[in-house]
Amino acid sequence: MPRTSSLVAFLTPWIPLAVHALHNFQDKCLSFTPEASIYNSSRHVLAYVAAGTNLSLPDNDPTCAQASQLVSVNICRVALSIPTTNRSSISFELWLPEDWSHRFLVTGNGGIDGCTKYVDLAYTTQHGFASVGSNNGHNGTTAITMYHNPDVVTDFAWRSLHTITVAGKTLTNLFYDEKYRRSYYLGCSLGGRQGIKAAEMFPGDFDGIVAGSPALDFNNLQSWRASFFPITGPANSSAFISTASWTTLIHDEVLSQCDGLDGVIDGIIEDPNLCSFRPEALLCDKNTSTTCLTSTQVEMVREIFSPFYGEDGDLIYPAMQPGSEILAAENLYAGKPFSYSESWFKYVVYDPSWNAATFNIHDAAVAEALNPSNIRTWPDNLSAFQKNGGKVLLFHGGQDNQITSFDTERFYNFFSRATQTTSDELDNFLRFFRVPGMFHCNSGPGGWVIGQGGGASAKGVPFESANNVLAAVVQWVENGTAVKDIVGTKFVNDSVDLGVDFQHRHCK
Ligand SMILES: *[C@@H]1O[C@H](CO)[C@@H](O)[C@H](O)[C@H]1NC(C)=O
Ligand SMILES: *[C@@H]1O[C@H](CO)[C@@H](O)[C@H](O)[C@H]1NC(C)=O
Ligand SMILES: *[C@@H]1O[C@H](CO)[C@@H](O)[C@H](O)[C@H]1NC(C)=O
Ligand SMILES: *[C@@H]1O[C@H](CO)[C@@H](O)[C@H](O)[C@H]1NC(C)=O
Ligand SMILES: *[C@@H]1O[C@H](CO)[C@@H](O)[C@H](O)[C@H]1NC(C)=O
Ligand SMILES: *[C@@H]1O[C@H](CO)[C@@H](O)[C@H](O)[C@H]1NC(C)=O
Ligand SMILES: *[C@@H]1O[C@H](CO)[C@@H](O)[C@H](O)[C@H]1NC(C)=O
Ligand SMILES: *[C@@H]1O[C@H](CO)[C@@H](O)[C@H](O)[C@H]1NC(C)=O
Ligand SMILES: *[C@@H]1O[C@H](CO)[C@@H](O)[C@H](O)[C@H]1NC(C)=O
Ligand SMILES: [Ca+2]
Repeated sequence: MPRTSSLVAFLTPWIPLAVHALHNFQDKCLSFTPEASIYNSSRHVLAYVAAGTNLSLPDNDPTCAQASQLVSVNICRVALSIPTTNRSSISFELWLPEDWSHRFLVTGNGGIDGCTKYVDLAYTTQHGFASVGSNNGHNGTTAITMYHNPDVVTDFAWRSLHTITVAGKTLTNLFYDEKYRRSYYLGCSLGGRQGIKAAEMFPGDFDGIVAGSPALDFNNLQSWRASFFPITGPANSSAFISTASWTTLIHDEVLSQCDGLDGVIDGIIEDPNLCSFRPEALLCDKNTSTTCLTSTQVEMVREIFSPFYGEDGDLIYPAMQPGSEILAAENLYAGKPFSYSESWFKYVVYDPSWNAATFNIHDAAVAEALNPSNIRTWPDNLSAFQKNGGKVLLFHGGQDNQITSFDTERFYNFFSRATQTTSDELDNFLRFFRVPGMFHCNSGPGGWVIGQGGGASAKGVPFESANNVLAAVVQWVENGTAVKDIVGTKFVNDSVDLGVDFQHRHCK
């Protein structure tokens, strides 16, 4: 039967080939021995994860609030424990996509946490990066394990990120049996700080860095955040300003004074520098009312929107920018200690008996003088990174509720003065984009979806330099073409499925 045999002859080489390709990657994954190449490491997970898997993360600390992650491409998942010293170790994750772009990427952390950013691992592997993440040397959202253990603080300050970068590069090259071509970093908040710290300390680690809403000047940032609780007092105190007053009364007044300064009434304060908010406009008249503030409360609001000065009269941290009230009311002005600052003072600066209600500018001086493991992160020189051809894309939301965007402006200007570099010259390796109407790292009334990380909106914008900060830094590094602006997208009710509401161009 010549017809059948030729059909069989035609088909046999094809069907097994497709199956073989799949098995090849899966087999390659399962026969990998990553722990053999990383000094003193031990294997926690080695697994092939097929596209579409809803990966369960039973070991992720419950306070990290992420028990699962949807994985949209085939990957080989490696999880190791890597000791950094005899009393600290890192939980390391490396996700190796089957469809690899020859790019390597490291993800950062947030807050004061030890939470691996699985959303960013999923987001970046989806775009072909071999991606690394970690718990930054401890688990969960407090600093408890840093108490009396400076090794954990060192991991948190810089060593974890550098360790996982070195280990990740080694393993990526081994796994694919080819050297990665370029190395990238993506992080926001604490993660933004980690990126700048890496550029300062390990200028060869990354070719391109995306640093969002960075927690720069870290000691002073913790002090600034700690300063609000003594101002607001506890939630049951008589003068306490309720969340409702912040989110409606005060926020509405901020908008009525400042939204229109940019010519458009849209809930977005285009340039918060132009908004010099006058809370006295809300002062109650002689007849008390619920839609106004007492003199004491007005003074509180004025203090919250003022720069924070220290014992010597020098600036500790710039003022909170107006426009951030809705979310800031839920954390910084909630009438309780701000958890990250409280944890930092209790377990790193002082001891667990410390009372956040007593915070004052002397505590700020103590924290800044301690500067454990030089966590500060306020570089006045990144010349080694720049000489390597490294590029940094900085961004910060203009209505940030956790780290005032005025601080990143302050850093940009400081760095320009310290290095005697004009903005035009800085543009060759460091560009800063303000994202009006963005809260902390994401969300807000503005066009805030800019490809800054994983999460619900990540799939909404194409991976193109015009509207994605990661794609923009890749193009800058690989093609030498830097973007002048980033188009940010706002989806209807922040839901990609409901379609695009509007897009705004964010300038450097
Ligand atoms: C993944 O699984 C978890 C729990 O099993 C579930 O809550 C979550 O909705 C699932 N995610 C997706 C995208 O299906
Ligand atoms: C690495 O392992 C060796 C041998 O087991 C041990 O002596 C050494 O202390 C370990 N180093 C670290 C950093 O854990
Ligand atoms: C850990 O290593 C340090 C030196 O790096 C040493 O002084 C200390 O005794 C070691 N501790 C333990 C428990 O082995
Ligand atoms: C963090 O959690 C993982 C998973 O439970 C555990 O293996 C690891 O030892 C923990 N790390 C630290 C520093 O406690
Ligand atoms: C407020 O609450 C704290 C404890 O939460 C309590 O110690 C204090 O007495 C309360 N103050 C007032 C004025 O009710
Ligand atoms: C206070 O209320 C009274 C009675 O409604 C009114 O006559 C008076 O004008 C009010 N005072 C001020 C300062 O608004
Ligand atoms: C920056 O650092 C480099 C090398 O570390 C040094 O050569 C240079 O002088 C420094 N620049 C300034 C302005 O201090
Ligand atoms: C770089 O430029 C080439 C040629 O224009 C283009 O094919 C490639 O996609 C670009 N790569 C990036 C990362 O933009
Ligand atoms: C968006 O949210 C608002 C307020 O919750 C709601 O009224 C509106 O119907 C939503 N729009 C759509 C298209 O779902
Ligand atoms: Ca406006």
